[in-house]
Amino acid sequence: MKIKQISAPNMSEALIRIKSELGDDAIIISSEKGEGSNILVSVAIDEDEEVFFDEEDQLQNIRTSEVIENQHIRDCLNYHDVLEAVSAKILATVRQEGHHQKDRDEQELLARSLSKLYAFSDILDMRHPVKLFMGTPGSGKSTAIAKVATQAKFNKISSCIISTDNVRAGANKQLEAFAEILAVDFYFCKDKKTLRQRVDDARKTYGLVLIDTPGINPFMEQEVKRVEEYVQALECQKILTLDAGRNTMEAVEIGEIFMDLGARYLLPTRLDLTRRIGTVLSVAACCDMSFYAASVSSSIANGLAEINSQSLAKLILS
Ligand SMILES: Nc1nc2c(ncn2[C@@H]2O[C@H](COP(=O)(O)OP(=O)(O)O)[C@@H](O)[C@H]2O)c(=O)[nH]1
Ligand SMILES: [Mg+2]
Repeated sequence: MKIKQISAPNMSEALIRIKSELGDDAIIISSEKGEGSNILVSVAIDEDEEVFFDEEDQLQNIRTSEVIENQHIRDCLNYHDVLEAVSAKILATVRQEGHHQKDRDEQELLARSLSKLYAFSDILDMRHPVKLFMGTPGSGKSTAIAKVATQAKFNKISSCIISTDNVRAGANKQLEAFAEILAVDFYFCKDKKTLRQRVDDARKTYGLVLIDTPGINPFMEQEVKRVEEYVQALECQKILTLDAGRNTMEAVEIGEIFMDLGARYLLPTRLDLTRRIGTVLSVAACCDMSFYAASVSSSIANGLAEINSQSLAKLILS
């Protein structure tokens, strides 16, 4: 078995290159940060296979046993439809962690490995009082905002909700109704200038400022610009809400566009309707996003669920 390293600007392009240059049988064994903003993906190929590539390409030998260790975790990651490059990264960390510490509890080992690979954030993190939620239409932005406002209330933290969503008819009405039930102040801002002023004022009055944005089709430039305008106007924590049941590769492509818009936190939604969490694990890894929290119910009263390395390991292995 030999290894070839491919450098690409993002995971989608790396996968396209791997498929076209090395074919379907290539096994991705790791991915890491490369030069500049590129990622460097290592791919294992069968020695007998005739593959042509530049002489400058880096080749090195790898023990086959290293690729087939931890078979059960590998099978579980496959079941969850984790992107191959991400799965390889998780397995490489599991191998490393397994060498350091010889505990035989698979869930503990996986949890420890995930804690090395992923970052996790506190829902009510007050270091980021201004939280902006973005995503595709129906991805659960407004529901998530109402849930955060509810959790803030339970914790005696004052909050307000600002909507910038003037696209979908009735979108504001629904969020305004939530705000009224929760007795949380609600504002609407129609452009970036009024949004910036409103946020500056709100920061003086409220512990948390929660901003809803119009749901956009990330593949349409015009729609992306609509949210970009608000994002650029503010210093804030940018959170992507993403339906956990989406196709993995599609979700990674969507995630990459929102990453370019500044999203650094991931809030998976509809986890109650999903059995496989590969989409969530793949997007967080490929798009360098911290887990914010998870939405596991349409009911506002249920709040958001905390995501941590233990809960992820349990979900992967169960
Ligand atoms: N089952 C389930 N439904 C959800 C969840 N989050 C949101 N929803 C539902 O999905 C629909 C769209 O949510 P909404 O918050 O309006 O999405 P937005 O367009 O991004 O603001 C609504 O019917 C919500 O009740 C969730 O975690 N689980
Ligand atoms: Mg909405």
